[in-house]
Amino acid sequence: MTINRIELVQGDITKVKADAIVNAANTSLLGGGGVDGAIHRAGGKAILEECIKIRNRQGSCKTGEAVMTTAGDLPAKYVIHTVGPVYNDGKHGEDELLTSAYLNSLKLATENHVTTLAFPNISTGIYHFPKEKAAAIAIKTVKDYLADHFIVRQVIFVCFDDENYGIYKKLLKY
Ligand code: AR6
Repeated sequence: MTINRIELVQGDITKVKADAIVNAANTSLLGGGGVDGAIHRAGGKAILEECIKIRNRQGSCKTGEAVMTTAGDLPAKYVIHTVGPVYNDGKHGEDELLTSAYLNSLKLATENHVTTLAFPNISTGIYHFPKEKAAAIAIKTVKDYLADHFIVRQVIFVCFDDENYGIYKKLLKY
């Protein structure tokens, strides 16, 4: 059952021992604040070095797309860097772009035989996506994907702040 394949935890994603953790990056792939800053700080320079190689190969990472690197010193094996949308007024394709960020991360995980994947609450910090709406999109996208894909066995939603954790608890009936 799909629901058993979704786990909810509150905490710091850099400490999570999943096959891959997802980073809420920006199009530059060169790091930033929030969870992106935490991942680069804790994972060490190997992550940035691979991000630079990817940039040299393909240019920036567009909003809604995803790329993968080593996880450096982190307990995870890989980091999937995706770029969520900056929330403007909800009329600039924000919902679709957030869906794409989750979906392209899941697809990249599948292509690389990732069995356990941890997501932060993409776009809900510096990018100001309304948290409740973002959680509904994240949960629906993941549930729909898991229903007919089986390489990714488990998805862990890692909520950092109390507000997101409360919203996920409610929506997942955890
Ligand atoms: N572990 C898990 N979640 C975290 C952590 C952590 N260590 N730290 C923060 N969060 P944000 P965005 C949560 O701002 O909104 C960066 O500068 C946080 O509570 O990290 O997608 C990038 O470079 C929030 O719920 O990402 C981009 O420029 C969630 O992570 C920009 O921020 C996302 O908040 C991306 O903005």
